Formats: sequence, structure tokens, C-alpha cells
Amino acid sequence: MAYTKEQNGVFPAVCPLDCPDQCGLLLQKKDGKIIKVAGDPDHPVTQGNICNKVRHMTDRIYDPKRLEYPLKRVGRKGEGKFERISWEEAIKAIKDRWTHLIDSEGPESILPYGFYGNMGRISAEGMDRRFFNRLGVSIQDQTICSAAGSKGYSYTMGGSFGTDPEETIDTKLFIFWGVNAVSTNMHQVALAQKARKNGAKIVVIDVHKNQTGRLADWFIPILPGTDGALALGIMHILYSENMIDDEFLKNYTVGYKELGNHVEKYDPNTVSSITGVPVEDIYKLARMYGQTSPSFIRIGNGLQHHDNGGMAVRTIACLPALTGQWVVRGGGAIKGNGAFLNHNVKALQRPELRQNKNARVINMNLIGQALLETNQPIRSMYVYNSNPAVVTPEGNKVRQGLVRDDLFLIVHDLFLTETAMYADIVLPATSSFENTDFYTSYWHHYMQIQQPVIAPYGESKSNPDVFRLFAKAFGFQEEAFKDTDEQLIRQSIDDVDNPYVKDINYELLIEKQYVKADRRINLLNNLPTPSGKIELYSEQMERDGYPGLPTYTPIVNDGDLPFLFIPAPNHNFLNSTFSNNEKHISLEKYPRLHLNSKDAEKRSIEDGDTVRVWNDRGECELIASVGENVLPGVVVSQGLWADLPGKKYFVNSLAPDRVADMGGGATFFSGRVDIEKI
Ligand SMILES: Nc1nc2c(c(=O)[nH]1)N[C@H]1C(S)=C(S)[C@@H](COP(=O)(O)OP(=O)(O)OC[C@H]3O[C@@H](n4cnc5c(=O)[nH]c(N)nc54)[C@H](O)[C@@H]3O)O[C@H]1N2
Ligand SMILES: Nc1nc2c(c(=O)[nH]1)N[C@H]1C(S)=C(S)[C@@H](COP(=O)(O)OP(=O)(O)OC[C@H]3O[C@@H](n4cnc5c(=O)[nH]c(N)nc54)[C@H](O)[C@@H]3O)O[C@H]1N2
Ligand code: SF4
Ligand SMILES: [Mo]
Repeated sequence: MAYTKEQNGVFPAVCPLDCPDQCGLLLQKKDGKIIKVAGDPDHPVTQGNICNKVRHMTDRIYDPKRLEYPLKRVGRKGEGKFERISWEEAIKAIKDRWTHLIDSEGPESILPYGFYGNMGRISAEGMDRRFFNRLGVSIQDQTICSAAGSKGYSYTMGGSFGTDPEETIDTKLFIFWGVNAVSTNMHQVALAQKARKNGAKIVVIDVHKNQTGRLADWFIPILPGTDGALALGIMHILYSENMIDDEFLKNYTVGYKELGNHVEKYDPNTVSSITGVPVEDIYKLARMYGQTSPSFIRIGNGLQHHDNGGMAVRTIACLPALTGQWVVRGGGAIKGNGAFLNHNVKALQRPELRQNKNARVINMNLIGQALLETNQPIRSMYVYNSNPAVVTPEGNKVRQGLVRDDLFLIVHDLFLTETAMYADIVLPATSSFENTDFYTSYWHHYMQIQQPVIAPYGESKSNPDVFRLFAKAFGFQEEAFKDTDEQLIRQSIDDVDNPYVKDINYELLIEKQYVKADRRINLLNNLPTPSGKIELYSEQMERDGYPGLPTYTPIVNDGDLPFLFIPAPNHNFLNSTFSNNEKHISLEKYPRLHLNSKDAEKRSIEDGDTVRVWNDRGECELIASVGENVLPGVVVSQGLWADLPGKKYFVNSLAPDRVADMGGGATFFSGRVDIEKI
């Protein structure tokens, strides 16, 4: 579809970033350029409010550093010396090298590496999947974000199904649990603030009293990786003080009697010694939860980036059932809500195009190890929608892999990212405002559409267009490679086996811009767990090798260095996106290391000192922020910073690449470090 030729006007858009809010936007265009990005006041959930990051989006779209044409490496790997080439040359070079690799070592020597730098469904998992399936390359397991927690939540609830966020305006108790919502889900905070005007209370459970903790009525600091134990302690009190909803439990759950016996051992004293939460606070929290209705828990991604993250989420997800909150308007929980908007994945990705059904699968969290593997090595990697040199754990290993001379690396991005610095070929990508796509939020219930508002920047191309070029170069004749963007969208949504979206189709999306999933359908009658009920006890888990009842297991012993290190996201970047933008850097200033004043005193570290943070995986240098915002023994940084000249901000050089208990998830926050003043 061509972009609108109108040079002036206001055009609807969707925020493409990997953020639950998925705001409706209005782009103001003058003389063919976007001059203002604002919120769409008519969007039912986001209501015209957007974050500061995206208010400055034009700085990114028209950043002079944006890639305009394809490049070929001329210097050493990582040196950053490139030369302009044409698209024809770029596609031919890739096709020739891949053809040679497929002939000599087989297609699985090639690995795609992509994520959700652009949440557009056809940009992130459309023509790319068709092409890579047809080529028969290795399969990337997309585990870096919420794999463990989503799996854990599914054991309890059957999939990513939770409360309708719009209904939380009626909620009386909000628990923000391991989620820095002020920075990462601002419209959930807006809803909580509205509810607060009607008497709602906000509780925040976190390892760091960040801006979300500071707005709470009650902030509960907890030791990292112990949330499962706290949830079990709450259950212990709910059962022993008879605050459970027997009627609901009988009708809608499996295993509530067994769970009651099982949680006897998680008494408040035991739980307090694990979590660092005082006994009286455990009682207070459990009673508040047991006696307030509607109550709502926003389960964050932070608490599941641990060795035991899957089970922690599985456990917390049992709480709303115990007090019968799923039948109360505004009650319940959200880990993710993506399943309400599930589209037709098979029609979009066309798995039947793949002949080698048993192709190897590589967990993206282990990309460092995988790139350094010498047995059946990865010889070529194609990176898009992601910046693995910054965002993956064991970052030094990843970079050692990327710098390999025999790795043919292609990066498709809007910028010369840290990953692109190692590339052999760099391809320029369009921004989402230059593309056609559809979007499905993983928090609110609206499907949205984007039509191109501006012309492609320079010679940049969208992800689907690049894969169409590859398919053509390889001579793939299947109709699947001739589909237009509009056809890809139609195939994804017009005929879907998902009752919540059966009335949504392409025409409706074009007409309305955003369409809501049908939430009149009763979730409790449609739970896709094996029993069709909420599974407090799960037989499936036992078959998969886990305890069938929620159980606390400590995080893995990561050595004997004194601090647990939590390298969390920050307010003004989105993962590594915007970390190369001067405006966003200036808002954030520099990366801080939050530490407790007792720990600081012992090491003679003062607020503002530069501290070296290190372990046997790597090191970085951050600016100390001393106070009471973290517990002793815990240090927290924020933000995935770019490689700025003279700075050592690479926090992921320290993060472990162990995989979590479920889903092959990441364990960014379960690593240990030591610190010293420089
Ligand atoms: N501004 C901004 N917004 C973003 C992003 C961003 O980078 N910046 N990233 C986007 C993406 S991809 C995602 S997945 C989401 C993530 O957003 P969230 O769901 O908020 O998850 P995180 O920000 O990873 O971590 C949330 C909180 O978990 C805390 N935490 C860490 N370990 C523990 C623990 O063991 N227990 C408890 N209770 N808390 C713990 C951290 O201190 C942090 O405050 O945000 C999205 N939105
Ligand atoms: N220490 C630590 N590390 C983390 C996390 C953490 O909390 N702590 N969070 C993790 C999580 S939850 C996530 S989701 C990952 C995210 O990691 P990534 O998915 O790598 O996210 P970004 O760093 O935002 O990189 C996205 C890239 O996609 C590019 N891009 C945007 N649109 C397009 C497009 O249309 N086409 C192409 N080809 N490229 C495009 C952007 O320019 C950007 O360079 O990071 C993980 N890493
Ligand atoms: S990043 Fe999130 S809050 Fe900001 S505009 Fe995009 S969807 Fe909205
Ligand atoms: Mo994420």
C-alpha cells in the first residue's frame, strides 16, 4: 500500500514499541514530514496520553544518524567502516553466501534473530517466517521477554487471559507486583489513580523503590527472586483465617483442598525469613487482599526474569481465584492479555512451507554460547527488530561470537546499532509510520491498524518487503511470497479460531482504526487449561517435571559475590531503543547504581561516585545512588545503554545466561556482583 500522498494533515497511527499500552497516536504532517506525535484522544484506553519517549519520536524518525541505504563492511568486524552499496548488490551478496552455505553445511547453519523492535504483526512474524520456513534455517526460540512467566501463568489460567484493564477503574486494591508501571505501563497507573479517587489503595511489591514504589500507598520491599514464597505466605493466611471463597473455588478451580494443606508449611515466620518482608506485614497484606474486593494484581515482567520466574508467576496467578476475584468486575490479575487478540498464526507464518520439521531450535537467551559453538556452527545470522549486542545476557560472550570472522552477519535496522557494527551487510529499515501493519496489544483489548503516513526514509524498506526480495532472489514460486501487506493482514484476522475476535476483520479495522475483543464471552467458561478450570493443582505440571502445586524454590546460587544485581529497564529508553538518541539520553543523564546506605558506608562509596560493578562474566561502571531504596545486599541499575564513547555502561556483560525454570526464559536479575569505588 502506498503512503498517503497528502502533504499536510493529521493521521491516525499506533505506537509500534514493545510496550503493553500500545497507544493510539495522531501524527501531524506538514510539507510531507511528521512534525508532531500526539496521543489520540478518542482511543478508549490510552485517551490521548502518551509517554515522553514517543512524544519525542520525530527526533528518532528524522535522526540524521538514520540509515538511508544498504552498507557493506570494509574494515575489521566491529570497527564500523562501511561502504554504500545498492539493494541489488546487497541481496545478491546475501543470496550467494546463503546458497553456498546451504550447499556446503545445510540451511541450519543460518539463524534468524529477531524480536519486537516493531510490534506490528506482519513486521515481526509474517513474510520473514514464511521465507525462513521455506529456506529451512535454524529456528530461534523467542524467550528473552516473558517466556517463563507466560508459561507459568498458563499452567494456572490456560493462556494469557486476564482482567479487562478498562474495568480496573472500579478496583479497590491494586497490587503492582514486580512491575515498574509508571515507566512501563503508564495507562494502568492512570486507571489506578482514577480508582484511587474513589478510595482504592495502591500497593507496590518490588526490590527497588523506584517511581512506581514512590507513588504507592504502601511499598513492600522484597528480596529478589522470593515472590513465590510471599504469595504462598499470603495463601497460608487466606486459608487459615478463612478468607477463601469456597463457592468460587468449588465451581471454577481444581485442587483447592490440596493447596490448602500444602500451604500450611509456608507460615509467616518461614516466609519472612525467605522474603525479608516482616511477619506483621505479611499478615497485613494477606488480610488486605482477603478482605478487599475488587482486588487486582498487575504481575510484572521483572519478577519473572529470575531462575524461578515461571513458578513465581504460576503461584501469584493462583491468588485471585482464592478470593473469587475472577467474577468481580475489575478484580483478577493481568500478566499478559495477548491471547484475547490471538490471530491466525498458521495462515500468517505458513509453517507448512518448512520441509525439515525437526530443524534445530536455538534459545535466543543462549545466543552467546550458540555463536561460540564449534560443532555444527552458526555460519550466518540475520538480525532484525532486535539489538542482541546490547540486550542479551552474557553480553561479552555474544560480542565474542558476533566478531567471529567466519560469521556472515546481516543486520536490518533503522540505525547502525551496536550489533550492526559487527555486520557484513547492513540494510536500512523503514519506521512503522512508513508501513502497513496490524497491532494486538498484550495488555488492553484493542486490535489496531497502521497505514503508511510518510514515504520510506531514503532507500529503507519494511521487513516484509525485504523478505519478498529474498524470496524472489531465491526463485521461490509459492503464492505465499506474492501476498501483499493487506493480504497478510486479511489472512491473519479474517478467519480466526478465537471467539473473542470473530467479528473483527480488515474492513472493520480500516473503518474504526481500533476494535475491541469481545469480552462478553465468559472467560471462566472458556479456559484452555486441561481441566477447563483454573488449575491450583496441575497434573500437566507434574507430567512436565514440576510440582503440581505452587512451590517455592530459591534462585540458583550464582557464586559468592556479595550483591544480587538487578539490571532493570529505565524510563526514557525502551530496551535499547532511544539509547542512541541525544534527547532521551539527556533526560536520563547517566546510569545509576542504586545501593543501600549501609553497603555504601562499608565500602566508602558516596552518592555520585563512579563504581565498578563486576563479576567473572564482565564489568561496567555506573554512578552510585545511595539511599534506602533497595535492601542491603541488592544493587539495581536502570536502562540498556548504548556504547557511548569513553563509557562502560554495558550492564548485560554481567547478566547470567542460565535459563529460567520454564519456557527457556531469561534470568537477567539472578546474577551476583561485587562493587568498588573507582
Ligand atoms: N520505559 C520503558 N518502558 C518499557 C520498557 C523499557 O525498557 N522502558 N520495556 C518494555 C518491555 S519489552 C517489557 S517486557 C516491559 C517490562 O516492564 P515491567 O513489567 O515493569 O518489568 P521490568 O521493568 O523488567 O521490571 C519491573 C520491576 O521488577 C522489579 N524486580 C526485579 N526483580 C524482582 C523480584 O525478584 N521481585 C519483585 N517483586 N520485583 C522485582 C524491578 O525493580 C522493576 O521495578 O516494559 C515495556 N515498557
Ligand atoms: N539487562 C536487561 N536486559 C534485558 C531486559 C532487562 O529488563 N534487563 N529486558 C529484556 C526484554 S523484556 C526484551 S523484550 C529485550 C528486547 O530487546 P530487543 O528486542 O533487542 O529491543 P530493542 O533494544 O528495543 O531493539 C529493537 C531494535 O529493532 C529495531 N527496529 C525497530 N523497528 C524495526 C523494523 O520495523 N524493522 C527492523 N528490521 N528493525 C526495527 C530498532 O531500531 C532497535 O534497534 O531485551 C531484554 N534485555
Ligand atoms: S511506548 Fe508505550 S506509553 Fe509510550 S506511546 Fe508507546 S505504547 Fe504509549
Ligand atoms: Mo520485553
